[in-house]
Amino acid sequence: MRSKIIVFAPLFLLLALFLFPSISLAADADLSVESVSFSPAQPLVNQTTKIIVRIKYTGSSSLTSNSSVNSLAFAHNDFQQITSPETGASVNPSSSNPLYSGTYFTYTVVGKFINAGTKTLSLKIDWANSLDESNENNNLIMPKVDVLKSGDLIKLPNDSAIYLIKADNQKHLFVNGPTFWSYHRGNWGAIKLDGSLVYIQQISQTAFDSIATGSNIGVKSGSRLIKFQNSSRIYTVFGLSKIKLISDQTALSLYGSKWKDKVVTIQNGFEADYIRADQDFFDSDSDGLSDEDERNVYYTNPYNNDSDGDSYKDGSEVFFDYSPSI
Ligand SMILES: [Ca+2]
Ligand SMILES: [Ca+2]
Ligand SMILES: [Ca+2]
Ligand SMILES: [Ca+2]
Repeated sequence: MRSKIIVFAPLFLLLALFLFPSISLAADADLSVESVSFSPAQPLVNQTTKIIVRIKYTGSSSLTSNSSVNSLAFAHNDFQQITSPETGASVNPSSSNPLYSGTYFTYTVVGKFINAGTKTLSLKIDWANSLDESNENNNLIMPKVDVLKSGDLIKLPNDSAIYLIKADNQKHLFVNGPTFWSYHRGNWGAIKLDGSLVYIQQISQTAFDSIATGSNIGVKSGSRLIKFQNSSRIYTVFGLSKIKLISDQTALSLYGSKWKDKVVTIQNGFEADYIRADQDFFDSDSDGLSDEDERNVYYTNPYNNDSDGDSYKDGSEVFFDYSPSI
């Protein structure tokens, strides 16, 4: 007897559904948040960013009003919403344009992050509760996003190349290790920039691809001599990747016998990153640092070859990673 009841129970249920469909299907409408994405995939500080929430509607009757689909609660202190025509639901249901069961739509929030770091957002559809739903607990999503800023270092998980995010919101490649270390101090386990520890953030391929690529980073001006792989000529670097030919004798007189230890070799493919500009190089006090770098990069005196008076010349201090000003 017992086994018969089990077998027939689903039949009774089907019969009940057939006879009283309005009872069993009442209040079955549901909006559910399925996922959230960012455009660009890797948000940067002060960059216009879209937060796109993907939502599904299910229910035995279609939605004929936009009051619930266009009611999304969003708040985060570090995200400033921008008034934009794109803000809102991608559908606008009405009696003549109903939203059918099983339909996906998106709700877009446009704005910008005003601070970097890890942010946890909170997004809730139908926050005003204008739709009576079968499940009120699947309306909220709380995505986590790492917002990057100018000055951040990034890399891909399976690639050693390191990029710097600059104020132009683009990623710029350090073409090799010695170029990277012309700006930084310490070692790979503890990288320092201007005395502070810096970290290289590993980001996903999708995030990486969403950041535009800018020009490659040249060796820090005044801090090294460079040569190209295909030639033995030696150059001094000044300004923004400008170079000037320098003789071995001049290198020896500026930096002493150890000058060869500080020559960075640039691979052939990156030769075009540098601009030959001998005529632009002015070094009024003959300390090896160009006037423009003394003014704009090192804040030393372009008319005094030993700005901090410690008996070491400005150019030599920069070349051997000491401070020319303290
Ligand atoms: Ca729901
Ligand atoms: Ca100088
Ligand atoms: Ca000087
Ligand atoms: Ca000095």
